[in-house]
Amino acid sequence: MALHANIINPPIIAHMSMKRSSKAMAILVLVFAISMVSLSINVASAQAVPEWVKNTALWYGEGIVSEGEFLNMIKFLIENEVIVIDSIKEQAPQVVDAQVVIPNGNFDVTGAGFYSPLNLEIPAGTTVTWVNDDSVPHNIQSIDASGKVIQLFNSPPLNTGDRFEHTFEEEGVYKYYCSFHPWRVGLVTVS
Ligand SMILES: [Cu+2]
Repeated sequence: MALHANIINPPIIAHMSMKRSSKAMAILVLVFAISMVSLSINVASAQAVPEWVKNTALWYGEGIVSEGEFLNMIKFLIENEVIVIDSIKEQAPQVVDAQVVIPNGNFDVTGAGFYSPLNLEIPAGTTVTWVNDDSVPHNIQSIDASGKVIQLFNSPPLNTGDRFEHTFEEEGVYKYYCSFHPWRVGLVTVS
């Protein structure tokens, strides 16, 4: 990990500094970093860092090749995965936490125990799971704008620890409540 950072820094240093001594230092660091990569990769693949790459680094230090060519060489190393940048590799799709907790005390009309979150925002196609963390049973009943129960997503009574799932395929704002505790109304917003 630290090794990767070393490899990325030199062109930045070289770019920011106009002083030749700094540039030379940057090249030293880069050549050092490349030889370390070469060392660690040698076991698997002997030709991981081509000679021309080392030459380009050297020539850049001597002012023979341009900064553009030098940066192209870095680009080549990244594209061919000689330099692996972990932050690029780890770009996994964002996992949506599509869970609604019915918290302890949700049954109590005088308490705060709102569904958490009260308005769950998700992309279409997401499966939402309701979890009953309260000490008494609850259910989930989809309701229309006027508060009337509609057959869209309707759970049986959920005891403590029980779960209920529904997949939302279409965009919209969906309301639900618990028929045992109808003052508890929640929203799922699908976009
Ligand atoms: Cu309830």
